[in-house]
Amino acid sequence: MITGATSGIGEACVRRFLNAGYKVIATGRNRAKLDILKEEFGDNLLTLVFDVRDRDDAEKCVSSLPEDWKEIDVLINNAGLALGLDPEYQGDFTDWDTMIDTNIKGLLTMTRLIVPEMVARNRGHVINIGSVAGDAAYVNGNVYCATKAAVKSITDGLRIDVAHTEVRVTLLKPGLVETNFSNVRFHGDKDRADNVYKGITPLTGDDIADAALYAAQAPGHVQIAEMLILATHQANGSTIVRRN
Ligand code: NDP
Ligand code: 8X3
Repeated sequence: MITGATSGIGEACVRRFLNAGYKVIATGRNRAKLDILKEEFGDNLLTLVFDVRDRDDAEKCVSSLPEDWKEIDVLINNAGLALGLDPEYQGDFTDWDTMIDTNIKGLLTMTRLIVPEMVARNRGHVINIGSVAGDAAYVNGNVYCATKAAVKSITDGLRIDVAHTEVRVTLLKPGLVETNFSNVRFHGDKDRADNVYKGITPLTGDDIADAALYAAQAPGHVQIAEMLILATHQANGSTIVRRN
C-alpha cells in the first residue's frame, strides 16, 4: 500500500513495486490520476481514493478492501507536502495545519490502521518517507522540517514497539527530488519551483523508489532502519553546491 501514489515519489514507487511483481494498493486524493494508473496496470493494482487527513474515510477505505487484498506486506507512508518557505514568525497558520495534519497525523493514521494486522500476522514492513529536512532545520524550513523530524521520531518509536515481531520499519530521508513538491510548496509559482533544482542534478522519484524496493527486498533478517539519500552536490539540508 502506497499513500500519495498520484505523483512524484509515490507514483514512482507504484511503478517500481508493480514491475518487481508486487500487487499494489495505490491511495490518493486524485481519482482521475488513480484511474489512469489502474488503466495502465490492470488487475495487479487496486486504488483507494481518500485524503490521509480524513481518519474516518481512511478507516472506511481500508476496511472496504477485498479479502484477498487485506494482508498488506509493505506500507509506504509517502503522502506529504511542504507549504511555504517563510520565517517562522511570518508563517501561515493554515499551511502549518495542513503540513502537520498530513505529514504527521496522516502518517500516524495509516500506521494505526495497517500495522495491527502486520503484528498479528508477524510479518510486514513500514517504509516512512522522512526527509533530510528532518535532520536539522534549514533557513525558513521551520514547520516542514519539524514535521519530518517528527516522522523520524515516530518511525523510531514504531521500530521499538514492533521489535518483538518480524515487522520491519524503515525511514527513507531524501534530499532534493524533482517532483511536484516545489510547485506545491510555492503554491504554483513555477519559476520559484524550478529555481530549487537549478545548477544541480536532483534526485528523481525513481531514485527513492529504488531505495524503497531495496529495503523491502532485503532478506527477512535485515532491517534497513534508515537511509539518507542525497544528490551528489547536496551535503545536507543547507549545503548545496550549484553549477553557475
Ligand atoms: P509530490 O507533490 O509530487 O507528491 C506528493 C503526493 O502526496 C501526491 O500524490 C499528493 O496528492 C499526496 N498528498 C498530499 N497531501 C495528501 C493528503 N492529505 N492525502 C492524500 N495524499 C496526499 O511530492 P513528492 O513526491 O516529492 O513527495 C512525496 C513525499 O516525499 C512527501 O512526504 C515529501 O515530504 C517527501 N519528500 C520529498 C522530497 C522532495 O525533494 N521532493 C524530499 C524529501 C522528502 P495530491 O496530488 O492529491 O496533492
Ligand atoms: C524535501 C527536501 O530539502 O526541500 O523534504 O526540504 S527539502
